Amino acid sequence: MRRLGVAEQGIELMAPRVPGQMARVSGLSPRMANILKQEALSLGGDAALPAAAYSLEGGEGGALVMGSPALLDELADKLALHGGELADLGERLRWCSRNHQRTPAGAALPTAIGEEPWKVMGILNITPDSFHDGGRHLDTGAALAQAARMAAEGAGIIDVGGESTRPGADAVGEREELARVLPVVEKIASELDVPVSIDTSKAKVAREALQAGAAMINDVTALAGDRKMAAVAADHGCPLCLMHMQGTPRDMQRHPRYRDVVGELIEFFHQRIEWAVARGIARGNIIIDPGIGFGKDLEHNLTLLNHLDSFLSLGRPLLVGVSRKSFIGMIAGKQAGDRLPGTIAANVCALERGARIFRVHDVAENRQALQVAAGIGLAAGDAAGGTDGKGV
Ligand code: 8Y4
Repeated sequence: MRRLGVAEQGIELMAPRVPGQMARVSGLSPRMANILKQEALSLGGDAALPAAAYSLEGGEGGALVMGSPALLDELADKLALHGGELADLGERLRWCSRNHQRTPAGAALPTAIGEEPWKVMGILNITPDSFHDGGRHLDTGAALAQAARMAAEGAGIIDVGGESTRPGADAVGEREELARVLPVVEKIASELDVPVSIDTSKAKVAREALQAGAAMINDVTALAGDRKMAAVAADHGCPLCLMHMQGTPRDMQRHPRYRDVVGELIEFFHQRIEWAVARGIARGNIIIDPGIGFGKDLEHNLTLLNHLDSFLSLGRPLLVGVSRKSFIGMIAGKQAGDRLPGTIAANVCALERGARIFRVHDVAENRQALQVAAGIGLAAGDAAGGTDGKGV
């Protein structure tokens, strides 16, 4: 409320009555904000408004709508009668509230022990510093052995990448990237029983990898890196991860800036999802990922992880990649190779806040931690804290 510009007296009055769930709205004219508040009050809810909204002279502002999911539903009905932008706002509130409810309540997410509503995605980087046989040739055998090990450790997906996306890294040419990843994708697809995700922002690399047996696209540019990528994803009808990044891998860590990191990323995904759907990509194939470390400073990364559940309002599964990333080093003062404990902590927090796919280097260790956390009930879908009666 303070960040929104609500008056101190208003905060004192409303704060004790804030329910478990709130919906944050932005881009409201003072007129819309006041109608929203009136209608919310008439139903027994409320909307916190910035002081400026009451003068009816300010510019656009936000609001925090407070009320149960049932109230938000009734509010949407009332706003529909106003037509126009207020009706649209009502529908969006209804949709956000339902998704936020449904995803963790998880009709489609089994929670009995043994059935996992989440997956570990094992990282397989095919770059010269990872699988090089000493000469100029990348060692496909060593990469396959690493994939086999991750599969045996319980990886539900293996993410094969041939372009380093680390901060400051140079771009890799298409031919070079294809030469790195294709033999490995082919081998895993034919010899192992685990789906392959192709980590690329190049349409041609994605297309050829899918032809070679890959089952998913992991595009860190969220379809903005190559204008042909959307068609590849649409034609293949495969799952697609849209990751958020501010800037480019080369410059993204120079000075990341956000007014409101969670709000801006939610708006980004809303736009990207609708853009992708308009280009023939099935909504049900889209996975979203806040892109930890991609144009974010320590505070941004921690805020995003802490508020991951806000992204559930988009109605899509959440993937997170925290494995050994530098934000862990900034907190714990460790080098990349010694960040497994911090990685596990971050992944368990992300599980508790609704993440469902965890991109990691250390499959066995992360999986064990997530199994135990989910067994305790930290994986939502177990809202009642009980079981489905089949298992334990
Ligand atoms: C040590 C090792 C320190 C690796 C940092 C890193 C993500 C991703 C990457 C992610 C999705 C990385 C390709 C960065 N991160 N894809 N890719 N989400 N979807 N850095 O967070 O692992 S590469």
